[in-house]
Amino acid sequence: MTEDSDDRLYEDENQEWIDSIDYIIQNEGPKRVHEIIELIRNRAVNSGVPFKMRLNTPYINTISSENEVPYPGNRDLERKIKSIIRWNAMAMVVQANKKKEGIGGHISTYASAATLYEVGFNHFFRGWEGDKPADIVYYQGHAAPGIYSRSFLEGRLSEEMLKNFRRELNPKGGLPSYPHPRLMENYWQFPTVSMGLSPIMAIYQARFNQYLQDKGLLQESGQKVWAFLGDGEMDEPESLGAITLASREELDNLIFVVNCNLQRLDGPVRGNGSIIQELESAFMGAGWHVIKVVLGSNWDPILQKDKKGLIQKRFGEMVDGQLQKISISKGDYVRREFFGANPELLALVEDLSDEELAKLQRGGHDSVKVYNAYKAASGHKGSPVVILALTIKGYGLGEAGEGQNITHQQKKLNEDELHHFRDRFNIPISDETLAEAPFYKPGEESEEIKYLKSLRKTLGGFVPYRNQEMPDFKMPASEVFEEFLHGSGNREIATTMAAVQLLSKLLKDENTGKLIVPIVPDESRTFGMDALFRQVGIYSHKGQLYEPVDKDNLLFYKETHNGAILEEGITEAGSMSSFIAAGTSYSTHRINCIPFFIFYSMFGFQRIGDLIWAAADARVKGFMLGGTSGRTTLAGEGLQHQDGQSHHYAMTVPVIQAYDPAFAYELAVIIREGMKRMYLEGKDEFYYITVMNEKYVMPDMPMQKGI
Ligand SMILES: Cc1ncc(C[n+]2csc(CCOP(=O)(O)OP(=O)(O)O)c2C)c(N)n1
Ligand SMILES: [Mg+2]
Repeated sequence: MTEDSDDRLYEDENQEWIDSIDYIIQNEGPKRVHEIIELIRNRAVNSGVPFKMRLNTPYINTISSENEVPYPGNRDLERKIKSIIRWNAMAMVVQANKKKEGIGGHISTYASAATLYEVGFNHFFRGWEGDKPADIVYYQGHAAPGIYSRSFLEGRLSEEMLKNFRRELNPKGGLPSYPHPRLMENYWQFPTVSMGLSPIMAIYQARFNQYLQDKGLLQESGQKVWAFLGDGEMDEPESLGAITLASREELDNLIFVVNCNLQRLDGPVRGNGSIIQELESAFMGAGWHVIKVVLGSNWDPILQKDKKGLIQKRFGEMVDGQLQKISISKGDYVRREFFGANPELLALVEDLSDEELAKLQRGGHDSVKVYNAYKAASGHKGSPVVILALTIKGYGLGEAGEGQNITHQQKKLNEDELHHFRDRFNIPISDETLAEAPFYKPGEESEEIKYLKSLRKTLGGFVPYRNQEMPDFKMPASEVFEEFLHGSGNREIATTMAAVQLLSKLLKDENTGKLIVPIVPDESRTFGMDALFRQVGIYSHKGQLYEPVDKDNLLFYKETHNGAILEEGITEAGSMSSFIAAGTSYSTHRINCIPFFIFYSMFGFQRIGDLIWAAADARVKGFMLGGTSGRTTLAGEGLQHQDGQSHHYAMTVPVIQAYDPAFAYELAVIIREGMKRMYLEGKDEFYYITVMNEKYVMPDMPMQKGI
């Protein structure tokens, strides 16, 4: 047979397979489709065909236009509002750099993400409603100007503050570069600009929300955790390092939105590959539900004509570097380089002009597509969801940087460029004042402002919003601490043992018992905490689906639905993220959780220092206990016991109160005082206490009069 007839034979054979699967899709539904595909794959594997799984779907939208729901808002008004927000966000950075050369700030990140945020603000992000806690949103740090710009229209931030972007110490008010809960204490909840911390914090936050519900401390209210992330950011190990936890724990309260503008700071994220396809396989492999939003609505009619799937095939051949080039090219280039690859593909767009081809939109800039993705994600059950949205970095900047490799660093626009921006987004600013890039805000009675405020009202209030109200707190009964004030007599005990005994008592205390959150990265036995397994249980949303091997032991490995211990496994970064979620729950949930994170001191500050710094910025409360600390403890066992430096690191975090107690009574005094200061008096600090394994006789507290 010739190659030609071979091809024809395959074409017929392919068609038969497609017809069969079409029949199943139409008559038996998706579940059956999965079963059949699995059956066929297993057959191939069992027959010795080496199978390389490609966990990818075609490069088109996961939600097809037939499955879309109509947009619930007024698109015209929303477009106007978004354009004004885009303008002011840009103007904030341009003005700041006019005043002071090199003051920095970012224009292009928000420019690419504006639709992703605006659909969220208008239709999804919930504020506090009575007792129902607000959604928790992690914003891309560099998109801050866009978030400020929206709050300006909402009347939450003054023009003076915008004028003083990056000059937050100005007496008339100003705005910090990035999300910072200490610099804007009733606004930002989490510091997110250190890349990679948002994704891991968001995962453990979502899990912590579920933990609070399972423990009976929080009502299920549909509260979501949203994390807005950069595609370049996904290269940080923390970004992908915990994604299997999210699916294992079936966190359907968690939504990642990855802004895939295909660029990071220096250039393309994957010039020679495809970041969207790469992330899709990683997340799908980890068990997440993936929603791709790659094509805008003006692709729909072309897709409908494309019976052979030529468009998805062509996208499959394109590397990101080329897609980036196409994003800024004129229509004739798009026709030649994209559609020209195949005469049939070219024919699909023969009735479109070059202008229309140049305007073919990316999904992440299309509110209808983004809305549908968010809607599907919010209703999805059984697993976390990641939305991969294709956008253009610096969207709308035109010659000033749209899709250019320099765009991330673009901080200034000349008059021509401002002209272009103003015209493209229809901002009513006159030619005379344009050069100053003035801010623009429609009047309070304008349709735009009324509309935007009414939508936020429906959703429960403004976000970002950080709740500063401290819930009431009752100290543990004094007996809890009493025993430690007396010496241990002849008994030799280590401070670690004293800490665990104290923890055990706190867990039984009427006032604090339910609020204590022990967190441990697989070292409970090392620290003699295994007695707590039985006492309070290891938290597992699924309970215990097996009979533990040590069931007959008194201290068996008890996993339970309402367990108190967060046994994180070997991940200090994950444990610290849990610590942050628990230690900020006084604000995010109005519940005074008191986390105790117990770890090998060697693997604390020097390993996860950035997360500890983030905890400090997030105004966390709680106790970090560095175990087996000190150069004398178990020194023979090697380097993991040779910490003499963690207190040096601790000193660099101004809000950490660090102690290295030698005696049990000191420990009790520090913990009692810490609780009082943090939870009763509302002090913004947290504690680092080193504990040791050396056993010796604990003395009485000197001049003991009770505490
Ligand atoms: C841990 C860390 N390393 C480096 C940076 C500096 N930095 C800021 S933005 C940026 C590029 C961001 O690219 P991407 O995540 O794709 O976001 P985009 O702006 O494209 O949306 C870099 C490297 C940082 N903020 N955090
Ligand atoms: Mg990017």
